[in-house]
Amino acid sequence: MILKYRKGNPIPTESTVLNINISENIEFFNKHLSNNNMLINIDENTYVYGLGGSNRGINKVGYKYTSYCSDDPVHTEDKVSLYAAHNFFVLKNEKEVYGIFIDSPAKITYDIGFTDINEFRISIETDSYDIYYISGNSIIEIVREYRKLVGKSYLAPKWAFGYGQSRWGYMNESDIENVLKGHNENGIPLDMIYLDIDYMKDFKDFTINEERFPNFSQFVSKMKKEEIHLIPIIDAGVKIEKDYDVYEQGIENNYFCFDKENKPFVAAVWPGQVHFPDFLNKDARAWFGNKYKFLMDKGIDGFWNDMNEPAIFYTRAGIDNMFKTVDKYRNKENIGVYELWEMKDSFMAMNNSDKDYSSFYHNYNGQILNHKDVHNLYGYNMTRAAGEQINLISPDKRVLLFSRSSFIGMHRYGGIWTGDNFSWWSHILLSLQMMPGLNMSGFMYIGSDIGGFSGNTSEDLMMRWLQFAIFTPLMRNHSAIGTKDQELYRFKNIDKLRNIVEVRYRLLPYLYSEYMKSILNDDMYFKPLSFVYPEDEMAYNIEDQLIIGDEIMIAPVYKANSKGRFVYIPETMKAIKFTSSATYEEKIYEKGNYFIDLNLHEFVIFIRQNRAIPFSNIAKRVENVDFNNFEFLSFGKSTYEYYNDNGLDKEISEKNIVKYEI
Ligand code: MIG
Repeated sequence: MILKYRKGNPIPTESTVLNINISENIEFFNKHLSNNNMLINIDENTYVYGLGGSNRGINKVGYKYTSYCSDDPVHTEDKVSLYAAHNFFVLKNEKEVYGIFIDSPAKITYDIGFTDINEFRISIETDSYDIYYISGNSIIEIVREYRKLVGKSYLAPKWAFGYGQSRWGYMNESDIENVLKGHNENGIPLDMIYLDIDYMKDFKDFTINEERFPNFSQFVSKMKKEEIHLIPIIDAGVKIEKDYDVYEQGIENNYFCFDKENKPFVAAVWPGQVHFPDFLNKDARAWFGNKYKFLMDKGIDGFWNDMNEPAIFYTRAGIDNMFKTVDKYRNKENIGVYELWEMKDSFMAMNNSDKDYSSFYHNYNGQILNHKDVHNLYGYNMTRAAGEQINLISPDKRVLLFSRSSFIGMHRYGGIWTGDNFSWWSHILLSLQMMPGLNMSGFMYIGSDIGGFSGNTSEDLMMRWLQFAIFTPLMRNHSAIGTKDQELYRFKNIDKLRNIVEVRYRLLPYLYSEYMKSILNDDMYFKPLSFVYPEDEMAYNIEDQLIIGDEIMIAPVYKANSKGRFVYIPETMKAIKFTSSATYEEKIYEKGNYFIDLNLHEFVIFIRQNRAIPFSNIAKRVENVDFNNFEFLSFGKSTYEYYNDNGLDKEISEKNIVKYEI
């Protein structure tokens, strides 16, 4: 059951697809809500799950999180905001379980037993918002109710479940060809190569640098013949440059965000000075979205949207403030420590500043809104702009689309990657812990930069990271310019790395089937153990293992120098330990705690009793995976409901499920 509470006159987010009447029954809200603050008493038996793309663990208790889409590339434990604003969580204590979805673009802070260990305080920085209270018998049931409210998740094409190689710094055709060659020569499966900002001319959206890619269409089709999809990046900012068509059209039609003098707002990002398309303006959205056609006409069938918080490197106001501060002390002989810091701060404050965010405006259905009040809707609506138009440009075939910034509602248009992580062991765990929360919110095509984006990776880190990432729908190796090369063929034990990716391809019929079913049934692809074993007290402690679908448990190694790890087995399960892509060892474990030996190249999945999963051939492209004939990895007499289709149809239907008896 869903209760909807409304205060004031909220800015519509279009996050939901069901029209729910405002409820008369507001007992819950009377009890917990006053002055835009919610207070819920919590104790050590309270668990809070969700908040999508936020920091820290699976159970969110013990820290605070602010929904405010932020381009912050250093995901340390102390960060309260990352790229996403997903205001849905489920709370469970000894007496009750319920879900809360706050539908508002405002800044919202969830202080969950951080300031006061017995208080969960939510502060909503606006006077107008909708809150949904969702009840149900279990967490999974509540998630399903909520997912019906916000609508079906985006369907990625089947080929996008292949392995992708990306790196900021691939400059030209020959860089891309070398990546393909490196994978082909070493037999490493590959389906996608990503193009970062350097394929564009001067970082201008919907342009090609013709010195680097002299005949782009031809190059795209050459890659297609090798069954490789090129996936270009699109940035939010549009370069200010006379005669650049996107700029000129934006100006002509008032499609850009504007300042208080009604002039297009100027910020600087990669292209230098830019304007931001007003993605809250329907017409601007249709216009910008239709620009993707420029690349689709050249054979492109996938995109990643970046810098859409929107990230701002600086504005004139920020620069002026910095100079003013520096000038204050320019001639001072003895500069004090605080003065030095003030100068330093004036430099740091130029990035993504709240001041800048409050100095531009949107035209939202005729209403003029300050950006800071709708900040969290920006990346969402960029990807929505793309998604809406791509659906018209390609009515029959799915197109790959994912975004950095996001908000609930965007899950209907694209997936997300989790942004700029580091080559840190702790970021394997962070990625694992974020996955179920993202699924709860509705984001199903998800993944993190494998091997780490910033910093230098190492072979053992890459090996362990891959062993987890073969289970994430988006499986992409990506790294920043200037960091150590991390394509798999750069390392010593290429065979071992290849084996891991090959297991991914063997599991694709299963992983794809689970992905499609999770969307069809508003279910979760990744579940914490406590969602599946709610009666098992131990399950609530497990923050580093996940259930996939209904069949398997994963328990990746995410610590350096480990020849294995402790695993909690919540019921009798069969371990399948992969020693290569063609060989594995089986062993049955009773419920309990075990140390499982796993040499660096080995990893394990656990099959639940009376479950089976399809396991196909070793292939180098998704195209060559046999989705019709496969064996099963199974534990006991079992059935499996297998979802399969041609991977491109936009229709999702129960009819595509075949039941196997094993
Ligand atoms: O300011 O396009 O998160 O994946 O490689 C950095 C360059 C801009 C940030 C993205 C990252 C991408 C990078 N971008």
